[in-house]
Amino acid sequence: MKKELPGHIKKAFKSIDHFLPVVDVIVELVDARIPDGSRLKGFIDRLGKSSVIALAKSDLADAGETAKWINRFNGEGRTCVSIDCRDRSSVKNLAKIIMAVAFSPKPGQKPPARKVRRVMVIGIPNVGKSTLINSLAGRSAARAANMPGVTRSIQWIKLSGELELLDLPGVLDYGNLRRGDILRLINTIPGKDEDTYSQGRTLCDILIRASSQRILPGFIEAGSNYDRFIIDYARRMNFCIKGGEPDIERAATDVIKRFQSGGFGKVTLERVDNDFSELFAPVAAPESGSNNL
Ligand SMILES: Nc1nc2c(ncn2[C@@H]2O[C@H](COP(=O)(O)OP(=O)(O)OP(=O)(O)O)[C@@H](O)[C@H]2O)c(=O)[nH]1
Ligand SMILES: [Mg+2]
Repeated sequence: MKKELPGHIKKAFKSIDHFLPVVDVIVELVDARIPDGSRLKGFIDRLGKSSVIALAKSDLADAGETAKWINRFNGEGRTCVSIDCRDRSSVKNLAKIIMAVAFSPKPGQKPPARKVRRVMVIGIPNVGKSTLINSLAGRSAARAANMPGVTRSIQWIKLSGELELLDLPGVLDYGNLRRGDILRLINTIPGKDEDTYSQGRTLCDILIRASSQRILPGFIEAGSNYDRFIIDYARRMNFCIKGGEPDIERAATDVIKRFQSGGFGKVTLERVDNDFSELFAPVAAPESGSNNL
């Protein structure tokens, strides 16, 4: 049975439809660690507006890989830039690009009579939409925090120039999405606490695919064997349960949290030249009204 989308994601999709006629530019915000997998496949194109791809959290991704992704998107005729949404100077370049796109309409399209240009920021949950808007605005206009589902209300935020930005809740196209496990690793979808051990395994599998397993201290020494690595890691960190046994759940949680915060260095999980498709299971939409997303 197909599960319902959570209420605020449904509301976000409705708002996109509602505001689309008055929007001039769409900023498609993706995660630089999974540039293609965190896109809303086909959805943005169907909206028929000028759009810019911004690779958020590029401070957590491998710079060389980010450059390759930018080349790839440019090669597909897309305007693309990498940013750290938290950093005002990093988003300045994006602001310039938005202005240029907003004031040069697509061929055959009439520019709007109004002076102000309106921009919609669309992306998956927790990718940095509200943080980006705050950096562009130079003030804390939108609520931002490190968990999916923070933005619930929809608001226009005026920038000092001639731009207005719409902050929306994150959206996920559950029907097309086949990257649930990997999206849990970057905290787009909340992972269940009891699943951290298997999420840690997924992280290791994906790091091996990305040839980046060396970032995990002790992983190669453990013969690139996840179960051995986690036991060694728990021992090294002094994570013990009663009786002195290694606390492997705690170790797996620590590995995931450290990875998410960049504690193991800058890593791109999805490389331009790797096909990861068989690794990903479809994402089941959580129950409507769930507080988790
Ligand atoms: N390292 C890093 N962290 C970022 C970046 N952008 C946002 N964050 C962090 O990511 C978390 C989520 O940011 P939000 O701006 O709330 O994300 P959002 O897309 O608005 O999330 P929802 O409204 O829940 O969909 C916050 O802890 C931000 O500080 C970035 O470019 N780099
Ligand atoms: Mg938000």
